[in-house]
Amino acid sequence: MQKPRVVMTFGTFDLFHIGHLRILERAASLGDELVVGVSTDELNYRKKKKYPMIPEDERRAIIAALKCVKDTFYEESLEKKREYLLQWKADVLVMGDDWAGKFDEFQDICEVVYLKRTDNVSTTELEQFIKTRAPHERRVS
Ligand code: C2G
Repeated sequence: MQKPRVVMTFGTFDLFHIGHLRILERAASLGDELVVGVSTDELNYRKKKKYPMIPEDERRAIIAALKCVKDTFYEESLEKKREYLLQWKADVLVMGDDWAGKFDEFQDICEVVYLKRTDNVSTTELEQFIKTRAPHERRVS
């Protein structure tokens, strides 16, 4: 039997939104199995001096439950990308175009594809929006 074409992508996926869903679905359509590295809370803290709002086990559980996702793991370090790609025998690395050119060094072991981000939605904007809404605007009942 032929080896399935494995697509791999990485991200924090904090406050999961439609931009996250779209990139995962488009990534999955480039192969047979999509594997997602969900960045740990500590990696985010090291990178941005800020923890995500949603803890890593919950972020990972949401990603793992998606129809388009075959498997997940924790991305513990940005420097381990090559190791992860080799370990999972990835054929394609997909990243959003905010990372354009940044991962071309892996073209020796897999295809590297940058997909256009979805306009007008981001975790940062959502966070600001939630924070600036008055309590009566947020009430659901
Ligand atoms: N994304 C998108 N459209 C948006 C927002 C995000 O397509 N409006 C994509 C990003 O380009 C990324 C993925 O969704 O490919 C996850 O986004 P983040 O959670 O912001 O991930 P990031 O902090 O870029 O982490 O090793 C790299 C990091 O783990 C990537």
